Amino acid sequence: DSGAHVPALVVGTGYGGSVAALRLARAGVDVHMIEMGMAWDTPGPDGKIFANTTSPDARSYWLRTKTKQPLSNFLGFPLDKDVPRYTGILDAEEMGGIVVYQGRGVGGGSLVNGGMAVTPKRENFGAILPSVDAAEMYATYYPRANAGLGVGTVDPAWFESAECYQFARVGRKHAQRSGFPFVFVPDVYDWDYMKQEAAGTVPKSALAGEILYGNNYGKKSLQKTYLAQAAATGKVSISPLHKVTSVAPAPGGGYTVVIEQIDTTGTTTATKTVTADKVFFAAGSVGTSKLLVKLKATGALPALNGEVGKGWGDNGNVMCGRANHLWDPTGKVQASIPCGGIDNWAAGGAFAEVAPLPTGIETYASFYLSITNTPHRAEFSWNAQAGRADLNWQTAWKQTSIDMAKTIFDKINAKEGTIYRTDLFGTYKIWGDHLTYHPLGGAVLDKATDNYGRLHGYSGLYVIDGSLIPGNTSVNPFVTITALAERNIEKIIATDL
Ligand code: FAE
Repeated sequence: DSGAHVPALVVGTGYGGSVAALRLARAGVDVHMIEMGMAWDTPGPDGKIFANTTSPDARSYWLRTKTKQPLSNFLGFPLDKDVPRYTGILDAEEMGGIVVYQGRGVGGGSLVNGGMAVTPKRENFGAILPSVDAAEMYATYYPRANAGLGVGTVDPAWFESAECYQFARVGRKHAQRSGFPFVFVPDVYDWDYMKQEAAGTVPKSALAGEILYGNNYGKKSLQKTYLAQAAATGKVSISPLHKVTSVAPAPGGGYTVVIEQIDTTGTTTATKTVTADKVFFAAGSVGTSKLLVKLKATGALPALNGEVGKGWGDNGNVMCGRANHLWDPTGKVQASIPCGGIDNWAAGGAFAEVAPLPTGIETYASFYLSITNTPHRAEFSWNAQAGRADLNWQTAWKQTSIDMAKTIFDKINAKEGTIYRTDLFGTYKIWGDHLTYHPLGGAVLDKATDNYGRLHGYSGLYVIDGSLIPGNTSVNPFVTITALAERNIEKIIATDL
C-alpha cells in the first residue's frame, strides 16, 4: 500500500530476485517483491494457465497487437498473427536493432525459458566473472543453485529410445560424425514427468510443444522452487502488475520507491510510494540497466558511477536450421525441452544447443541455438528527449557470432552433404541473428557495483540479477545468475543486515 515501509524491497521476481527473497526471508527479514508482469496462477477460459507455442493468444505477448515469434516463418510463410494487447508472458523488446526476449510475470524468465540449466566449464569461468573466486563458486554456490533449481539430466537409456528425442539423436549423430563432442545438457524439467507424458499417463506439456509462452506441467519454474520456498517462510509478499519507476534516497533514511500499478492493457491505474531500507534491483539485465541509467541521468540517484548501463551483451546468441536428407527425419513429436549440445567453444567459440522444432509435422530439419564467444558489448544511455534509455547495439556485430557458429555447421553440412534452411527467419534468410534470449550486463559486478553487487554511491542499494554478468556466460545463463545471487546474498546478509 502507498505510504508503507518495508525492510527489503525486491524489484522483479526472476532468478536473482527469487534468491534474494528466499535468503533474506530465511534470515528473518520481511521482503516485498514488485513484479510488472502477472501472477500466472489462474487458468484461462481453456482451463490452462499458459497458451501453447503453436497457438499464441492474448496470454502470449507483452503488450503487443501482433505476435513476434522467434521463428518468424515456415516454408516461406510468415507465422505472426494479430493478438489482443494484453500483459502476456513473453516480451519481445526491440532496442537498437536487436529483439530481446524476456519473461514477464512472477517467476521472470523461468516462465518462458527452455529450462536448460548449464554450469559453465570451470576453465571458462575466469573470462565470465574475473573478480569472483572460482573455487568458492564451484564448491559451494553452483551446487547450491543447482539444488535450489531442481536441475536434472535426461535418463540416458530412455533418451536412446524416446520418440520425442529423435531430433536430438540425429543432432548427436551429425555432430559426432564431424568430430564434435555432443554433451547432455541438464534441465529443470521434471524428467520423470516427461517419461509419463511419453507413456500417455499424464497431461502433456513438453510433448505438447509447450515452451515460450509457459509450460502448464512438468517444468520447475521459479514458482515451484525458490518462490514456493520463499512463500513458505510467511515473510515474502508479491505485488504483480506493479512496476517500479523510481528509487531515490528518502529524507529520513532508506529509499523512496515509486511504483505504478497497471491493468492488463498496460494502463497505469494507480501510483504508489513506499519507503524501503534496502532495495534489490532484480528486474533482469534490461530492466535493471534501463532503470539505473534513468535514475542516474534524471537526478534520482546521481552518485551512481559511470559504469551503469555498460557491458551489455547478447551471450552471442544466433539460431539456424539445417535441412536433412529424407533418411534423417527428426520426428513428428519433439520434446520442447532440449537435452543436448555441441561443444566447440575452445576451438571455434561456439556452444550449440540441439533445439527442437515442435511443429507437429515431420520437417527433416535440425534446429540449433548457438551461444558464441562474441567480444561485442553495447551500452545503455539516457535519451532525455524521448524519455527512455537507448541501447547502442549494432546489427553488424552478429556477424562475429555467425562466423563462430559456422565453425560447427559448415563442417557438418560439408560432411553430411546438407544445406542450411532458408525459410525459418524470413525468405532466403539462414541466420536468426536479430534476437537474443540471453541479455546480460549493464550493471557489471566489480564495476557498477562492488564485488558483491552493492551499487557504488549508495548504501542499501543492490543489483542481484543478470545485469551483473558482463555479456557472456559461454553457456545458457540462469544457473550462473542464480549461483552468483546465492554468493552475493550470503555476504550481504552476513555483513549488511
Ligand atoms: P528475469 O528472469 O528476466 O526477471 C526479471 C523480472 O523483473 C521479470 O519478471 C520482469 O517482468 C521484472 N521487471 C522488469 N522491470 C521491472 C520493473 N521496473 N518493475 C517491476 N518488475 C520489473 O531476470 N536461460 C537458461 O539458462 N537456459 C535456458 O534454457 C533459457 N532459455 C530461454 C528461452 C527464452 C525464450 C528466454 C526469453 C530466455 C531464456 N533463458 C534461458 C534466459 C533466462 O531466462 C534469463 O537469463 C533469466 O531469466 C534472467 O534472470 P534475471 O534474474 O536476471
